[in-house]
Amino acid sequence: MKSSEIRKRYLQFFEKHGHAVVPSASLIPENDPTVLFTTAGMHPLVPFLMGEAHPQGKRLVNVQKCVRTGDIDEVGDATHLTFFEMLGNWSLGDYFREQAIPWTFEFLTDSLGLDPKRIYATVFEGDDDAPRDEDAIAIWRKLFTDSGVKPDGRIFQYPKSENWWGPAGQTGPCGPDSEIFYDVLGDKDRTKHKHGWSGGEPCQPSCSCGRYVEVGNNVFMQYFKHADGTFEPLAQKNVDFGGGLERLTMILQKADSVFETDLFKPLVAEIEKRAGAKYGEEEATDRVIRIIADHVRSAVFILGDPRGVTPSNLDQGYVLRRLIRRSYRYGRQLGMEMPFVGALAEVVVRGYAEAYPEIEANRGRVLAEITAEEEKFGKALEKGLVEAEKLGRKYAEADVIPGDEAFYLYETFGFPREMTEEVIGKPVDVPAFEDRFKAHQALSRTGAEQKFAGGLADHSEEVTRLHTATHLLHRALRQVLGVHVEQKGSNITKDRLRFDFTHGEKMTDGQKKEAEKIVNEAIAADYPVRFEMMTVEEAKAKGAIGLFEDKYTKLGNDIKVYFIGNDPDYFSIEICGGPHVTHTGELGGFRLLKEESSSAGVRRIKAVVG
Ligand code: ALA
Repeated sequence: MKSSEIRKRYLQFFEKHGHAVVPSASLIPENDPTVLFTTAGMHPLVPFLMGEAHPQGKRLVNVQKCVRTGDIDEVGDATHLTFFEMLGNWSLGDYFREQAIPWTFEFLTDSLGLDPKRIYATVFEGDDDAPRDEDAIAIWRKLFTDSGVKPDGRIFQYPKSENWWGPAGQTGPCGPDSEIFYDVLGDKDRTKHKHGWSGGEPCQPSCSCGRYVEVGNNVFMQYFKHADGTFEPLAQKNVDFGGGLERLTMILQKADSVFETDLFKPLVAEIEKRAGAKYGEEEATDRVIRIIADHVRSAVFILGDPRGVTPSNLDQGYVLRRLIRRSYRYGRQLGMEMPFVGALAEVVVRGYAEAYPEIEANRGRVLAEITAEEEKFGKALEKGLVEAEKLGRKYAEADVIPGDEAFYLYETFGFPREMTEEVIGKPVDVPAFEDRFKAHQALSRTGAEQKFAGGLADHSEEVTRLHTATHLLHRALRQVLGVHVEQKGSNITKDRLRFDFTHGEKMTDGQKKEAEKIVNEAIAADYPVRFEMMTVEEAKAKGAIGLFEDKYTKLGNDIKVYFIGNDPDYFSIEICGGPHVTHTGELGGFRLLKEESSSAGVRRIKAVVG
């Protein structure tokens, strides 16, 4: 069964059960400073899990592009990936466990034909915050029994560490979950496996040996986790299901890893060709091929996203840079002739053109950026290599390479620490290296990962206030500079807002003062803030500003429009996903910190509230 067929069957199955198909959201979350990438299909749905009505109803389904860099060190094995496609279905206060688990089971065994005898389930064992999931246990027992499989020894109970999902940030919706595992060894030669086919150590789904692969997870989102660590029942009980397309494809195509499925085959073949290596002969080579394949694919999706970012030393750009550089580095290890990352990326673009038209539409930019980064890195690397060898001679007698020396190579030649270690054959003093790194980088690698792992926005008050301030500023700039001012970008951290807009010249001091004054007057007026769902035509008729073409503020046919001020003379009407304060007075005050050039014809403002 082709991967495209699995996507299709999944959407069809849940459509048949009353779910509306929603598009995959962008990989780059909007105005969400606590997360770099969309890591699960539920991210854009948080307001609806919290009770806001979704215009497409209470049952949704989609296939979501996800990036999880937290797994980057595990990439290279059979199943871990930084980019993956998540099959997702949701009940927003509609059906619950008794419906969700049987549907998942039916989809897997009936629509996809998985063998019920190889399915295992896990449930939450209970603790002080929430009880044991007896309902899920009973449902699973019945499902197994009805399909002729003895339920004993198939349902495992684990604590929160295994069977609780969310919140993706520090606070937010979460709940106990029930994961579905597949015994991927089945009838295959289990002697290859460290637990053996018979008589081996008993092994459970929680074991990382590779025998059980998690293929899906039903989260029963019925709690809200507060900042103080307490859990409060949510007003509505939701289901958030996520299933891994690549892993299901691997199982259905009887492949030993996700890299041997139709999703990766052409790319792996291209790597083999360019490296003059053969996949499947030597574990160490396979690992390198898998890393290259994974990273190139992720880089293509990050660059090809409608909110695509470019390689940089910050945030998503930094992750992207790392993915491209690692691909390059591992490719060189296999002896590939540069430039090759771009050529590999082209294979990915071709393979995904149909399922993700945005990748094809952005083909030119994707390939140009990857090649530019590859060439830049390649040149620096050659120089760095010479320096690293010198360093090796200098520290010939030492056990470790000093952190600041390794950092110098990193800073000057972009030479990664791991590479210094590889070239010299000695470890670097990592804590010292990291200290230097953190002091010099706006965002350290560790920082990027923590931020990433931090997950979903907790929509903290500061962020919400800055979000509303952005609307006020946008409107003020149009008043001061003219209606040619349009939003080009917005980025909010908990400390400041950053707003990019079209305008040809540097703002004068007078203009800056004026814009600041207008925003402060709007704050002093304590205008009410509210939103309405409407069609694009209605929004245009009302004079709304904002990104009409941005399909991610769209929910079905409707878009969300925020009104600030009093009917009918609103101060601002703007298309936006939210969240916002309820009254502008909550902002306290507004101060413009900086106005500078962002790119040709685009200016950038940084400002704070309070
Ligand atoms: N959000 C859940 C997960 O990612 C479904 O596992």
